[in-house]
Amino acid sequence: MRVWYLLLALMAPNAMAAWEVNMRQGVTEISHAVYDLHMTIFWVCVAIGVVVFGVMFYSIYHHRKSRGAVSDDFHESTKLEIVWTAIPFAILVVMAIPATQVLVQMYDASDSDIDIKVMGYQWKWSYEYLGQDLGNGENLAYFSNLATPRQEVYNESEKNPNYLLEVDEPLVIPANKKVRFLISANDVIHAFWVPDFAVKKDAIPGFINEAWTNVPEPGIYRGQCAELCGEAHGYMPIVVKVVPEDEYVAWVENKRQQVAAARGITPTVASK
Ligand SMILES: [Cu+2]
Repeated sequence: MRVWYLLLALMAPNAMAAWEVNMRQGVTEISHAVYDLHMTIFWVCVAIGVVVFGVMFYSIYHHRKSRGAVSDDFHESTKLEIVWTAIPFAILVVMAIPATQVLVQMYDASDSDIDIKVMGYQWKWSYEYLGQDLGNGENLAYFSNLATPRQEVYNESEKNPNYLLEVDEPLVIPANKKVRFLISANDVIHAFWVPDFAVKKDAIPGFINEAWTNVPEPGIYRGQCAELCGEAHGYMPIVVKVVPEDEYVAWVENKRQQVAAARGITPTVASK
C-alpha cells in the first residue's frame, strides 16, 4: 500500500492533496483549537482501541478451545458491571472538558467589530454589511455568484485550479477583527462553510444563526454550501477575501458608492 502511495506521489505531486485524510488545521485560533481537540479525542480513541482489541486478541489466542480453555462464569457480576460502566463514564467526562471549552469559545460571538448578514439562495450567497448605510436606510449588500465558466463544467475546456470554488464578488473582511456572521436563507436550508475558519453553520429560512471568525492573515479562503439544497448545490461556493484593515475601510467606501450609484441612490458620507 505504502509503495503505491509513494509511487503515486512521485508521479503526480498534486495527487498528494487528495490523499490527505485528516481534517485541515485552518488559519484561525478557533480552527487550531478545533484541530487540537480533534487530535486529542482521536488519540484517546486510538488508546481505547489498542487496549480493547489488545485484550480481545490476547484472550482469543491464549484461551483458545484447542488449548482446552474453559470459559469463566462471571455472568451478572455486579463488581464487573460497575467497573465497565465507571471507566467509560470517566473517559467521557475527561473528553467533555476540552470539548466544552472549545465549543464555548466557538459560540461566543459577542463583542464583534463587524456584523455581516449572510443569506443563502438557490444557488448563490448574498452578503449584507450591517451599519454600512447606502444613503436610503438600506445596508450595503450584494450577491456572490459562481464564476466558473460553463465550458469547464461541461468538460469543453480545461478545469482551472479553483474550479467551482470561485465567485464574481467575494465576501471581503478585514484581518485581525472579530467578524460576526448572521446566517439565514431565503428559500431552502443551505449551510455556510469555510473550512479554514472552522465555520460551518446551517442557513435556515426564518432563523438567524450566528458564527464568528477572526482571521490573522490576509488571503483568499474558499468554502462551499454544505447542505444539499437542490440542483445547483455544488455551484454556490463561498470565497472570503481577507484584507488589511485600511484596505477594508477603503473597499467598503468604494463598494458603498458603487452600489448606491448603480441603484440611483445618493450615497451618504462615510460612516466609518
Ligand atoms: Cu446551498
